[in-house]
Amino acid sequence: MRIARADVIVTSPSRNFVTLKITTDDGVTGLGDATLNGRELAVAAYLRDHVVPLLVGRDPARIEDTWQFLYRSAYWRRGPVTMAAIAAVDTALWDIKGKVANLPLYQLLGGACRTGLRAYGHASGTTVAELFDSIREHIAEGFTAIRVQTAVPGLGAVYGVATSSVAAQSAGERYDYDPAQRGAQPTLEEWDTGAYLRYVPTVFEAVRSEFGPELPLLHDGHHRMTTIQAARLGKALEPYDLFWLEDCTPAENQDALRVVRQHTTTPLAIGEVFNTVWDFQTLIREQLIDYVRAAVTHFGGVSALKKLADFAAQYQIKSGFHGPTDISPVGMAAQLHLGLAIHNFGIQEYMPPSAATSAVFQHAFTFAGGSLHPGEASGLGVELDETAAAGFPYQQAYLPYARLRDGTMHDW
Ligand code: EZ4
Ligand code: CO
Repeated sequence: MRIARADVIVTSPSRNFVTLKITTDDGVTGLGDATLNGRELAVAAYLRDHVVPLLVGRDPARIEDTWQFLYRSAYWRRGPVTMAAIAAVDTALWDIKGKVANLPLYQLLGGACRTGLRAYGHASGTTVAELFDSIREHIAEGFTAIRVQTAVPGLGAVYGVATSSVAAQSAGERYDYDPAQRGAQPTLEEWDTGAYLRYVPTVFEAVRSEFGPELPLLHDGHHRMTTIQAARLGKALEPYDLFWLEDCTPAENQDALRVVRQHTTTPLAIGEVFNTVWDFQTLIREQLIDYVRAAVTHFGGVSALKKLADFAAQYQIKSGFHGPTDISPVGMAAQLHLGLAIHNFGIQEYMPPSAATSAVFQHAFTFAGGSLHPGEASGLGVELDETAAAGFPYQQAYLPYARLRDGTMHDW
């Protein structure tokens, strides 16, 4: 069997997605997710111009060798564009291997270690009352673990807090939080870390007294603190027993987490912007974190993420794979198969795809009772409706950015 063709499909049902579809000369197809939020077309061009011509004629069964070939022959290693492109190829080849074997991908990865994957949902509010409503809605949807994000008094829109109108929500278009906004320019938010640090512990105190001690609570710092600020927040949140504090410091500075670790026992998670195992080398070896946040989509695919999980397992560090709406149902399906098969699964972030997204990407994976399952279809269990996809052309959309109150650019 040989790879006959590979096509890059860009579609925007509710947001932009980049998908690679590999077709063999036997007519078997495989899908891979190459979505890079706000830089989608760079990955599409990397694939179309530089990767697809290398794939045609190759043996689709040689997944690891193809990964190593794409990684090493480019000379320029790592980086989000390169690794999202390699991820799409790797995932599509695993999909093909599963379909050829007539087995769901998790069976090829060693079989199930559990009956389902505990998911956490994103609750947020501009007031504490709104936040409580959002937490209650998530509990009603079945979630048994909740990420808590809050606006900060005196600041306008805050990254991570839902802003969609009630009308948009009732039209079925509400993600509790989808930060990319359509338009040619990224929107500007105002930020004040001091105000954030003073306010957040009071919100967790309120949430704990309303919802009790047992509900697992998570919080995402979105890389917005200096080292000592993160240490202070971790310490201040200890009484509220967080499941994790995510991205407390800028991910580039690995030494920061050594200092944070010396000051707090709040569990730490990081890595949604990491691309390779090398980004985790120090953090895992020195046990500076508790959860790895990488995603199949940005980390070089199933093969690379499995190696990361196995490395982390030696230190009892668990998975917490990134699962926002910019991971397409293809990327999500791939990491659900992996999460089911690894011993050190921790938790899976999950934002249910919109109705339009689910119509374009028809997926076998399910969410029920707070738990995700990849399903029993062969391969990934996702089919792309290309006619539906063509009805949603690419639209520019960008993540917002922030400046400090005095207009200067922040240093995180
Ligand atoms: O900022 O998906 O934990 N989840 C997050 C996400 C990311 C966006 C980036 O594209 O932090 O909201
Ligand atoms: Co995050």
